[in-house]
Amino acid sequence: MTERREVAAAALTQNGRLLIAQRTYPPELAGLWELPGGKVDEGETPETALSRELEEELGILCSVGSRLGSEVLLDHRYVLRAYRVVLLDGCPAAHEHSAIRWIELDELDAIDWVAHDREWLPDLAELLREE
Ligand code: DCP
Repeated sequence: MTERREVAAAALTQNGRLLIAQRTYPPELAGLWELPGGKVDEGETPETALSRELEEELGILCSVGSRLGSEVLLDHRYVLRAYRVVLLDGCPAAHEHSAIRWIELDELDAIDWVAHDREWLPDLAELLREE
């Protein structure tokens, strides 16, 4: 079996808040909230891919740090991994999402998350507690 392709997602925190983004597609995920990110292309590292996605999707320059939480198997083709991310420059804007939000620790549970991202809620809570 060939290796699963990675989808990298950003746990971007600033001033005790986490950035989340609302998906527009596919229809079954539209309206749900995610850690922004995307597929790692051939020849890219997860870090370069995630930096590229965050620039394309949100118009920001970021530094991608260490892994957060466990990997999540999406299907037989993709594996989803989250990374701690720090904002270096710019102000996030929803170029490809329907909205973005900065949320605090006590808002994490009530968000209408994309199902796979719920896996990281304990890790995200810990990250926000450390902030
Ligand atoms: N995904 C997820 N949680 C995230 C990010 C992505 O469950 N935090 C899932 C949704 C999709 C798959 O991963 O099923 C790929 O994500 P994207 O569609 O965001 O990736 P790309 O933007 O790279 O896809 P494309 O450009 O091909 O539409």
